[in-house]
Amino acid sequence: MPHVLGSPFLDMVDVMTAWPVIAAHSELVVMLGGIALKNAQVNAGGIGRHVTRHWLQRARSNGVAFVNVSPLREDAADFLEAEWLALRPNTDTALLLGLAHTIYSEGLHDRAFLDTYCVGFERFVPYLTGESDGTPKDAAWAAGICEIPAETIRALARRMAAKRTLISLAWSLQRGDHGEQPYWMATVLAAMLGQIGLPGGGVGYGYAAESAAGNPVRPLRGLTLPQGENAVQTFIPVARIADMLLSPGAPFDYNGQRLRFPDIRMVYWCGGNPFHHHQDLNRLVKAWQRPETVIVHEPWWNALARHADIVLPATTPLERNDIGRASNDAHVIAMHKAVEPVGEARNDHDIFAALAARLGFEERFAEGRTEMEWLRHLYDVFRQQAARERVELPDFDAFWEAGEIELALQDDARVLFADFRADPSGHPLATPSGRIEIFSETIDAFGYDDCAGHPRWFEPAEWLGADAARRHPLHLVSNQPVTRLHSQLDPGKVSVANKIRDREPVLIHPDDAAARGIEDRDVVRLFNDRGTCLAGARISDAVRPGVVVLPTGAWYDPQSPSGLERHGNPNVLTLDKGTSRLAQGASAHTALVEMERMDDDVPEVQAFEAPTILPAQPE
Ligand SMILES: Nc1nc2c(c(=O)[nH]1)N[C@H]1C(S)=C(S)[C@@H](COP(=O)(O)OP(=O)(O)OC[C@H]3O[C@@H](n4cnc5c(=O)[nH]c(N)nc54)[C@H](O)[C@@H]3O)O[C@H]1N2
Ligand SMILES: Nc1nc2c(c(=O)[nH]1)N[C@H]1C(S)=C(S)[C@@H](COP(=O)(O)OP(=O)(O)OC[C@H]3O[C@@H](n4cnc5c(=O)[nH]c(N)nc54)[C@H](O)[C@@H]3O)O[C@H]1N2
Ligand SMILES: [Mo]
Repeated sequence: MPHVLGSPFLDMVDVMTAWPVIAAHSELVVMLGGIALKNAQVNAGGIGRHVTRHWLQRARSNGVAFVNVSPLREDAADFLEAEWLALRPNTDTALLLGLAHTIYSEGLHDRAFLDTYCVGFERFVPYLTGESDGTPKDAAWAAGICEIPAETIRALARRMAAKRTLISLAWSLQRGDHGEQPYWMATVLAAMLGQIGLPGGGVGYGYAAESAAGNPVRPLRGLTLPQGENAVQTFIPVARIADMLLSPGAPFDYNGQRLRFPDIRMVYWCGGNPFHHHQDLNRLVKAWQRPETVIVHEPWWNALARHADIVLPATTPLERNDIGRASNDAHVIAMHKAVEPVGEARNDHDIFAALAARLGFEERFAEGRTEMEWLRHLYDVFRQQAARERVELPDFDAFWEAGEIELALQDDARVLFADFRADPSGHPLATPSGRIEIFSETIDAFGYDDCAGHPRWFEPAEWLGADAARRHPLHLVSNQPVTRLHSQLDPGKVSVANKIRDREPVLIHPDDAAARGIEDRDVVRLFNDRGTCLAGARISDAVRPGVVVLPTGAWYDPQSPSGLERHGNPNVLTLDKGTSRLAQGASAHTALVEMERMDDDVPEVQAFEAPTILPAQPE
């Protein structure tokens, strides 16, 4: 399926402008959602070396100036000495429009760039100036929405036009109602500045969301199991799973298509934890009652296992041999088995192979290979592929023995869209016109009321500027946790050491805490109409007033089915709504809550209690 806005993010991290280019050429980096080092320690597939801190330090010592646009100061490392613009959550599009208005009205935009590389600027301008709807999207208008002073917005706009400027967006902004808009609008703003494709200028997505973004390494794909072909054509956007279970047969819109939810009778879940990642968990618990059978693979007795009919115990990476590899990382890692599988645990692949045998196609699935034979085979294919790219790899035995190898893939001059800038016809973008679509005929033709033909400001379903904020006056940001990956290893030492009275810490501004009589390390209740959870208060002026930050990942621990959550899982509070009919993404960062002190009757956390295992019955 073609992606109208370009390639999906995971493919995009590989092509982002490399850190050495930013350190050498950028003068100003404006970071929406910061560039949070806490997130940069991972890659999809594995990581050989942590490089982000080093390159940010290099950039700063070269004199690059940073602006952190985020409700949380900690999204920018202290050593960046970033100017902090603590906007209201979910209002980035308004801020970007205000910046664009200043640039346009002061004639600072690059007409030649817009003419040569873009389509549809003239259809966007009437919206920007207010000619089409009577509301100029000027700095004063933006200030009323995002609560950054108009003069600050104007000054920043002039600075961005005068300097070699990179606009960087974290991935979190997409996880909000109308989360498509800030990415599109940031790209339009970068196009107006005319620096896309120049070293250190333009726009970048996902710096620090994965270490791969900006890593000065040439991407080399491969070393993945064959995916086979899915016989089932039915598709749903992943964030619509509760809708699907609750409304089989109901129609929904997605990216120009009208689709229907299938009637799902059995759920088979392997990898990923919906009781971690999904929004409005109390609603998911109800939806989860609909299918007749739920089967899961899990290494841990977590909420996913607790909500299954059949749990197939799966091994952790420590109990099997594997290869660690991400396409934009210089390392290939031999992951030697550290311990034999515990209890009855089996590798996911072995479980599927055993099922395939019972279904009569084991040979087609497992291709007659054992675990080590698979690793050898995948590595050999990768080695041949690498040789075609003139990268020499040792043979499998030498690699396995060495434990890790570093590939010669240095690429410290990569600039996003440099080839397009040099030759727009020879290197067109993956858009319908081949150019930057400030106005998209394709999206416009969908006729959606929640995503128009050009970026625009839509009020989120919940935000601090809404009437609903009178009843639930705090905006909940549920970002990625510092002490773990999502819900993984939450019972581990590192994660547990960070808890407050066994619960996930929630950051609250001193003024908001004082107004509620909340003191540091108090157990608090967070609530809205969707649910209630407990957490441990951490008072900090690193968070904007009116915002509370409760990271994701505390194992879901309801006192009763869909009742009080005791452990601090924010997803009992978040909103289960598609970002728009275009993308139907998750709106996790769009949620208003209230918070109060919990004085007595604080229930114990039971998230980590193991089940009672009954002795096997004789056959
Ligand atoms: N330690 C750790 N690292 C991780 C992960 C993890 O679980 N733990 N998860 C990995 C994964 S899968 C992903 S997708 C990436 C995610 O990478 P991101 O999506 O970039 O990470 P987040 O921490 O969710 O968000 C970054 C910051 O955005 C800010 N923010 C939230 N809402 C808004 C808003 O409306 N406007 C602005 N301007 N800022 C906002 C928050 O303060 C937050 O700290 O991280 C990866 N890295
Ligand atoms: N409120 C809110 N919600 C969010 C987000 C947010 O910012 N805010 N971020 C979203 C994002 S970006 C993401 S990527 C998702 C992440 O959501 P998930 O990817 O669903 O979260 P994980 O906790 O990583 O789930 C991995 C599960 O796999 C299990 N597991 C680990 N190793 C193995 C194995 O080898 N085999 C098997 N079978 N299982 C294994 C783990 O025990 C765990 O239960 O969360 C999303 N949800
Ligand atoms: Mo993610």
